Amino acid sequence: MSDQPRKPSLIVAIGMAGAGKSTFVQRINSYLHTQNHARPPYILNLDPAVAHVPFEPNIDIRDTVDYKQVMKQYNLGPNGGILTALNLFTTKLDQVLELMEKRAEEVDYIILDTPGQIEIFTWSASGAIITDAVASSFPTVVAYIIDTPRTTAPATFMSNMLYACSIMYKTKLPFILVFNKTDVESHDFALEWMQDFETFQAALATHSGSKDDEGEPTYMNSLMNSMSLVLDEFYKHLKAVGISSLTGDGIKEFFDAVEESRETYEKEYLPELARARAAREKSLQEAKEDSMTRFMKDFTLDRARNPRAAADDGWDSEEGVEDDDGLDVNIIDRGMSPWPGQYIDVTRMRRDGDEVNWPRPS
Ligand SMILES: Nc1nc2c(ncn2[C@@H]2O[C@H](COP(=O)(O)OP(=O)(O)OP(=O)(O)O)[C@@H](O)[C@H]2O)c(=O)[nH]1
Ligand SMILES: [Mg+2]
Repeated sequence: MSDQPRKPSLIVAIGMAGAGKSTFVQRINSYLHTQNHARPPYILNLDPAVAHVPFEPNIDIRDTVDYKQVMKQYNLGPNGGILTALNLFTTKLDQVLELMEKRAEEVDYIILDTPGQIEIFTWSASGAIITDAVASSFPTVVAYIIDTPRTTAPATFMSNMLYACSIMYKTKLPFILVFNKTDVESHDFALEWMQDFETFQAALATHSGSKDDEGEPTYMNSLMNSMSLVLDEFYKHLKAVGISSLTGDGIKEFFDAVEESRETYEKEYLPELARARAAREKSLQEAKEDSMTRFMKDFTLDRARNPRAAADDGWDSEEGVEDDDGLDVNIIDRGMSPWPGQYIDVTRMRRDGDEVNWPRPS
């Protein structure tokens, strides 16, 4: 395994609208350029609706689909248009993967920028297909970008974390919480809340709206208190870094986290993927065997009920198995058939000594 060239790490940037995904991609792009000019990252823009991206993508969804045309042709609104554009792009995913595989030896990082509307990527079939496909080819990590100044309210913080949690459990991929825009607001409060739920609960208690008119904690407050205990488990499974896509602060720490995530990918995700594949193979095999057993049962029953037809079917049960030598009825090369789509009725096949007389196709 060590003889093989190291595969590039793949980073998927996901986050709420305006969290700074594209600026983040641009920042890590320029960072990687300065680190090693000869091996710049390979970048994919998967946002069909973006007017301007601050980087030069190697693959751009906008080259494949014009989302405004998609809206017109399919009579869709903006979100339907973006989703359909992503679906259309996904039909070409094999070509995209091929291109990435071709470049894999020349790059250390592949970066995916996703559409602004987070749910379009995280809750759509095509988003899942894209993520699963790239993750089965490259060590992948999800960078969940958070707009730090906009999550200082405990309720907003919690809903953002719940969203992150749902994506992590859905993709099962290594996950990094990227607290962006730390030039505006430090992410220290978030780290504190994540490390010690009591500090979160204290912040919640002092936040306006946490008590009703009679001074009792509101339902929302109690709910969030309980959820902070649940999320405690989730926080243990992830890494969190604070960065500023504007100034470049914290980018190195982000790449350290990516490196660590590679190990998680190899130790946890890959074996899980292999297990899932084996389970799928097994259930497919079982379904095949079940279908074969049922067929054989029906077939035997039919022969018992209808011995005349069985006698006519040309198979002499007295004949030894070795007489089957030279018969090759399993593989049908339809391309060679003079009447494609018309099948030979093998029950009308006659054996004459060593010769086989095939019936004419009906
Ligand atoms: N101060 C500050 N502003 C930032 C930072 N990162 C992004 N921004 C600003 O946040 C706004 C949104 O940034 P984008 O990179 O377009 O965010 P996005 O998540 O790609 O947005 P959509 O794709 O439209 O959802 C822009 O005005 C950026 O200049 C940062 O680290 N600090
Ligand atoms: Mg963007």
